[in-house]
Amino acid sequence: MPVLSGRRALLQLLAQEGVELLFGNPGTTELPLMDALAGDETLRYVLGLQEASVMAMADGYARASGRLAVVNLHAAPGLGNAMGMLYDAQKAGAPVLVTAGQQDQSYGASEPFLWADLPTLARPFVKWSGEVRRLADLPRLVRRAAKTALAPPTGPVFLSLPADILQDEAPLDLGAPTRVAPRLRGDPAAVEAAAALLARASRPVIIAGDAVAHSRAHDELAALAELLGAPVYGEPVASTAAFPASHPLFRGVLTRLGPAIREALAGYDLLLSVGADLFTLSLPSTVEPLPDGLAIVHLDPDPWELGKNYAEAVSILGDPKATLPDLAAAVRAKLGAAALAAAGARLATEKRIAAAERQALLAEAAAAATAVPIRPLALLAAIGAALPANAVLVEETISSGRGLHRLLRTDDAQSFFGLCGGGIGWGLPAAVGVKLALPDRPVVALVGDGSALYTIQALWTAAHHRVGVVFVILNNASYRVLKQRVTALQGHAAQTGRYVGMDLDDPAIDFVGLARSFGVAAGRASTIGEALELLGRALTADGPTLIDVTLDRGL
Ligand SMILES: Cc1ncc(C[n+]2csc(CCOP(=O)(O)OP(=O)(O)O)c2C)c(N)n1
Repeated sequence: MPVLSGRRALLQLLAQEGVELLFGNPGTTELPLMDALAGDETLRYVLGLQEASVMAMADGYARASGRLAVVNLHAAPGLGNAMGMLYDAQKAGAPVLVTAGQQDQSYGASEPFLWADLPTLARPFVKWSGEVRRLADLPRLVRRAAKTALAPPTGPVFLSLPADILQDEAPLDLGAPTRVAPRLRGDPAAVEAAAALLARASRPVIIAGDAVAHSRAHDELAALAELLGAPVYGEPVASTAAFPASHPLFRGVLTRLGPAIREALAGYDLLLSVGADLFTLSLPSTVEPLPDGLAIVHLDPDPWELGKNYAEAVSILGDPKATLPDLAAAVRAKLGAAALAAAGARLATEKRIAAAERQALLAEAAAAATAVPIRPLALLAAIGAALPANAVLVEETISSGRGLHRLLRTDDAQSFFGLCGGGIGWGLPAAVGVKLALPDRPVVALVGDGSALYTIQALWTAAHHRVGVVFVILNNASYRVLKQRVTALQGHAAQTGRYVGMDLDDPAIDFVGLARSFGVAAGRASTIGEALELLGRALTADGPTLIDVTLDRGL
């Protein structure tokens, strides 16, 4: 066995796990690792200037690449700064190995500077959390962490790295990576039972979730939807393009509001959830989102999601790509001539409904196309028409996103990444990570001005590492969504028009100046024409560009 230092062993282990980038922000406890990196050519260190940015960059990279992303943070305060974005990564199931430097164990008991019980701090937001207490265990724990992050359902893991472990040397057997094969094929009896219900349904509806994109099952789900003549909604709070946006059966993404979900699902007699979460809501309501009597068939790679909130007629644990063909074949075998004809008629009707909704949205956008200040819907339609087919969207539009999923083409499994955890500040840094994962595709981030300011220093990382993202700031100089929601309370704010802590305008924030100070090219747009001109230039630019779009502040 070769004698290795902990820090060299860590770098070798990560390289063997297929890791090429290390996202981090260093401090004293990480110095042994930073020193080892100075003598290493395999890992590229991507420096973020605050840990929230570092974490969201790794999240974006992990989601877009499907590979293990690795983060290195500084002790308890560094991990603390990253927690909001770790929460978002957990909600998105991003396979990220989060590491943090820990104080030397020889004096840990004395509670030194920056020390805390790091695994306990991280534990609620990760699949597994541990600390290396013996150098001999480093390979085992790194292997376990990588395997666990990537095993379905994927998600972040945490490993605390005491400085003495990184400094020490010992003969080490590094072992080898383990990968859990993800194509779990659903139980045949459950598939048959699900098919019997689907074949009998007279108005089935499908909700597609992230698992569809994760397992690259767009084609398989589209085939089943067409066979059934069933419309397809994206799950509330989309973090991926769960279904191809241009597909004629796509009806957009459900909202996080109970009454709106209930309205969308009214009239159907069977709900097929493929990896969809039922339901993440953002406001309490007395209105139950699930219409009375609507039976559920649910296919999901995560057993936790099956029957989480509602009794299900059939629950199938399985990978969508591996299981949907079995389900479609079983449905086909059960559809008699009359049911087949009914499904064909439904297909035509549902396509007409989806097309009419899309047309209405486009007409509404066209009617607002010349309005100044710019209306969000008109901006989204214009950007949708201008972007090349291979563009990738990173979305943190907050109150400006209505219609986005049908105005912008997000057709493949890597074409869209959205904030789904709700911890804002994710979009700018996530876009940097997405572009690092998909360097050959144009990456456009649509981010609210309020959200952008939580992690604005991610712009510097984009400039420093020459990551050519187009950052579009949806600038309404306010926390507009909070204004909308406090207005809905029908209290003082609604009566007086006074909004406490929700305006970002005194003084106005100069995003163009901010971007330039970080080394990012920037311009301001007050009309859709100006926005499109800046977008056109940004898409052909060498490095990152920020476009500050002045939006209508109306509620
Ligand atoms: C980390 C974090 N802090 C605060 C909030 C509460 N919050 C939700 S939306 C929002 C305002 C977002 O503003 P902006 O990005 O400008 O979008 P807009 O509402 O104007 O569309 C705030 C402060 C949050 N969700 N996450």
